[in-house]
Amino acid sequence: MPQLAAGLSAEDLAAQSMPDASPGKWHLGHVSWFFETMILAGRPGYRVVDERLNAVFNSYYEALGERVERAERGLMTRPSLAEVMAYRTEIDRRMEAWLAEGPGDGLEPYLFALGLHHEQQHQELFLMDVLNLMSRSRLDPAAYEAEPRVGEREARLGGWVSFEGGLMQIGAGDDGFAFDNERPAHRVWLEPFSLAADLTTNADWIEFIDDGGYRRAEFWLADGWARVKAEGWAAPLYWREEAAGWSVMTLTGRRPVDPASPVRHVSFYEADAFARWSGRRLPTEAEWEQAARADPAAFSNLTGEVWQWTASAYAPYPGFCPTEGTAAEYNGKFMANQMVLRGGAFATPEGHARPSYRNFYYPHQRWMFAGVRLAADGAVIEETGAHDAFRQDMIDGLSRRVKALPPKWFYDAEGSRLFEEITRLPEYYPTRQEAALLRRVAPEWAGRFGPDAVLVELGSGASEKTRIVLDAARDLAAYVPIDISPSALNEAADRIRADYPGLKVLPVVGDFEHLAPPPVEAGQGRRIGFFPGSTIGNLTAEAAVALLRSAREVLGGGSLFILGVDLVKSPQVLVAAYDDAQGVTAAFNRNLLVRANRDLGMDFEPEAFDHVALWNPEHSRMEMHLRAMRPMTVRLGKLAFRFAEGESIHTESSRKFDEGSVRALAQAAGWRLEAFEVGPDPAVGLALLVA
Ligand code: SAH
Ligand code: AVI
Repeated sequence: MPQLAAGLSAEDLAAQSMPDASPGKWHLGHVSWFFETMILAGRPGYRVVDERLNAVFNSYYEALGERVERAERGLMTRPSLAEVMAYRTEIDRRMEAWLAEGPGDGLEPYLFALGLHHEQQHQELFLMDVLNLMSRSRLDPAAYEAEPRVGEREARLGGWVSFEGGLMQIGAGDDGFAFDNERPAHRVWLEPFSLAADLTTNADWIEFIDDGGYRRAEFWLADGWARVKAEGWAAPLYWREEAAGWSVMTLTGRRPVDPASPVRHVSFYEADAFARWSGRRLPTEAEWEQAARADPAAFSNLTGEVWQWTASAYAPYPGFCPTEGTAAEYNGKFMANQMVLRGGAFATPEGHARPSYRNFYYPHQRWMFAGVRLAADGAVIEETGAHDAFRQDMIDGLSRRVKALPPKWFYDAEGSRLFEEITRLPEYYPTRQEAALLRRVAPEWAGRFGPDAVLVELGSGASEKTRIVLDAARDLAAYVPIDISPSALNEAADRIRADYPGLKVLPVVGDFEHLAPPPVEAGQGRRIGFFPGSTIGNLTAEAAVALLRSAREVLGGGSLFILGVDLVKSPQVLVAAYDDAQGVTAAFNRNLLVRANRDLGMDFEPEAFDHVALWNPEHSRMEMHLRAMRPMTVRLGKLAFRFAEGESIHTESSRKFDEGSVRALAQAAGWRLEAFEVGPDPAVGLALLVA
């Protein structure tokens, strides 16, 4: 420990000594040195570019002789950046010649891939170290104007995902590149466990701080508590408490802590203490990998945000075999006293991480982009969250004299997939007819949007029709898709981002019957509501009015609203559309029971229910039911629900409209019907509403 200067607190000391970070130009030189040493130098008669650079750029390879100690790299005034770049250029030239000759056999192809992945690791380390360096300046300098990120953050999903456990396989197989520490693939036994769908946020962390998290020894491992006291930890690294609240140093300078963002820069000790305070625990690395392989769509930000601490010590897998030769020192010799992190960070290069990837750091280190995803033993039943609402609707719906369920529960990942299949059926005309009509009216209606408009879509699903509007309104500022189905929403948002690079895409997972204002990043432009597909017909008349009224309030004065409705037509055409020959709609209907079995632990026999589609002229609606073929009892926990033979659950109504009923609906909700366009048979309608 260096001597304490007068007046320096332990915290100041901790903030001053950063033996782990290296200057940017060291990373630049080291990754080229790696190619030279591991690959080029292996060829007979090879002459190194500069003998002296070995000691400068050797990171930790004992077999390669003397080196500058890591903590001293910060003193690297020479070689200059120009000399480092000249060295890189020369190594690139030699590697190109090597590639042109063709890599030899044996280990060379692997070492080349290792060199590339090694360089990617240093691209992230470079950002970690730059941030640390900037954090030392009293000026809080921004290293970048915008955060360098691999992709957008995924929307939160809420709740927990439960797994039954059992005998599983983890680790990398023989295909594709993996570091030696990910191999061999092997079996592990997992007890039932749950993993949080989302990462722990700054808001969660502030609660921990406010509850005395850093002052109460009962949450901490002994080694962690010793660190808290020795280094004066009171918040994650880079946080500072100011009069206006917490701020944090980032690659874009010092900023207010965003409560909704995943927490970063916490050590294993802090992650573990936070988990204990939460009444949860950290996942083991095997649990994390199993969850990421089995159901990636059930989680937000598995990669692309922060590395997630696990409770697993970094140890060799059974049968571990280090890479031959000098590269044996790459991973294996660090397998003591470190903990594994899984996932990937916003700064991890695209394609670098994989489900079997094992990152590792010492438990006290905090300068990495590391955060937390909680785990728990067994299944987690939360008081709030989607599963609870589903359970409540199930109990209410099956307790009624005429059993019924809200159709929004159709849309788990499989339900959303089945719906997309429905839209391609010959009998299901609404999607095709509406898309064609939209292509006709979109250019004129988009002409009224004005600059920087924000398109807010309700029940956006695959966001396919959206493209027609986006193509007609190229100057939109932002697109806010809202959907209850996280998988459909996030996958659609990624596709739209890829195809409309200038557009801000801000997905919101949620129930459109509880509309929130668009995120602030959307800006102040005019709001354009977009509610296609006749999904409004799936709501009761009262709920439809309530939804349009709340949309008017949330979107504000001056807003427009494009509403798609299916129109009344012959019952034969309607019934065929909801009872197709291939049975896709029947599968969509029964999937509700499959979902209830999975998410609520119920014991429906989906095949013991008939799919029924009928036209109800009195209420001008198509109805879908699931009719019990025989008497049966279905259980939800301790509750039992009895079905008589032929008794059904009413699972969906699809109301069919005409211009008059749409006008009445719009007016009841405070909108004016500005235009109503009808397409050719089988006809659907599009309404343009003005606030
Ligand atoms: N707009 C698309 C998809 C229609 S399917 C189209 O016209 O083809 C209906 C969509 O609404 C699904 O993606 C479903 O997940 C979503 N949805 C249904 N009920 C919802 C609710 N209460 N809140 C938010 N989304 C809902
Ligand atoms: C999403 N919604 C408008 C569809 C409809 O037509 O009511 C859902 C659907 N149900 C059966 N087929 C499609």
